[in-house]
Amino acid sequence: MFDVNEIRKDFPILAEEAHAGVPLVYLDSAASSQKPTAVIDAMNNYYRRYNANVHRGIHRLSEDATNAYEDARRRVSEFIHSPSPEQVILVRNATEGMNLLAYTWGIANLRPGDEVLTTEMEHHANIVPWQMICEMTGATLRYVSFTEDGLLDMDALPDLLTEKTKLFAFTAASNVFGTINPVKELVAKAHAVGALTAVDAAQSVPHSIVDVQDLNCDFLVFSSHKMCGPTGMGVLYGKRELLEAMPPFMGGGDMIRRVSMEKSTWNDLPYKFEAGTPSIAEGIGLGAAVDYLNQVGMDNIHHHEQLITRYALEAMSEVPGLKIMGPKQAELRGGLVSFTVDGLHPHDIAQLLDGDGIAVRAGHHCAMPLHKKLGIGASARASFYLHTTTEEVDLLVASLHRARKVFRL
Ligand code: 7TS
Repeated sequence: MFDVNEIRKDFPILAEEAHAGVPLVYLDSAASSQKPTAVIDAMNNYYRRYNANVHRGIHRLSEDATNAYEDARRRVSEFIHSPSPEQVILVRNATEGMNLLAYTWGIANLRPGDEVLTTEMEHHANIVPWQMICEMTGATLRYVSFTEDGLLDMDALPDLLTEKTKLFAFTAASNVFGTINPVKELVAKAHAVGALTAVDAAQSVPHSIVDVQDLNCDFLVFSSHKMCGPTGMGVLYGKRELLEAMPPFMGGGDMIRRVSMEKSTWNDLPYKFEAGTPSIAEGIGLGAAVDYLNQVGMDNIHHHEQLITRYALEAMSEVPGLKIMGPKQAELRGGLVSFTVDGLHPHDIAQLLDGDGIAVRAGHHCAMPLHKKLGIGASARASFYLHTTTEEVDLLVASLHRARKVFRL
């Protein structure tokens, strides 16, 4: 049984006060999630009991560290239903995953006349690397727009997704609108014109079941720190034959088979893409986060977030002048609500909410093209996770009413 009050006990930080006498209401999980005790303990345990480098020592500590790190990779692989752990490249974050892809696959495969297609609802992590690589290779970057409701403009796709498209890189879930995109359908449409697909799953892997084989996507990236795991760890998944054909990203230790003074040959997957000592504690921490999420159940998490989002959409819409961005229907959205309030700057909103102990994000959320298209500079965003309660949403709404009074609205 899913009991949010029991879940909350797993997160020590939720017992903290935001300010003296003011409890913390953490509504910023989309930026970075809080960490359960199990994750904190797993990382502590590594440092206290078997800290050593991986993949090289034959002493006990190094063997234990290597086993724990590779075991974490196996659990991550199972979590996203990857056919094998070798297809799970451990990187620093979703951003690094997308850059790895751009600098290896992109440089090797893109030529003048080729097109990379992305969308206007992307995080900068899925725009800027493609701008950089298109500039280097002479390829052209194109964008799928969105509708008034913050849904991808599917009618525009046939004109944009053509035999010129070599890669369609899109987000599975928008970090501003909350929109959940039809990933499987988009992958099938891309494949129909011979394009590959790169899915930015930073906002979907933490919140729902993701099955890379069912989606049939070619590449997929996500970050550990948004899914109860530590910062400094992320994943690039890829289809084996594509990863095998790609040149390495960075050169150095671990990624080679042989090095002579003249040339080097490359290690097998996944190590070909993992130069240097990895983030060992962070990998082990991500493994523990996956265990924790599995134990709670991704279906339970998704269901709980849907309830909270539905509740929030209704409660927040009663605040005068508050405009909710993104799809009207909760079932088309993930667990976040971005909004503006007439007469209040989003930064003022965030600051006044902070006075009441409520953490939200304000700004462009690393999605400047999206905000520009809407003709606004910034928005405020409340984002939810498995530990969010309806009472916290009530506190948010009460605080928004107070914020309007402060500004005499
Ligand atoms: N893609 C999406 C959809 C994201 O929401 C984010 C981070 C990233 C990629 C990049 O993740 P990173 O871990 O590599 O930085 N999004 C946010 C956000 O919405 N607020 O802070 C970070």
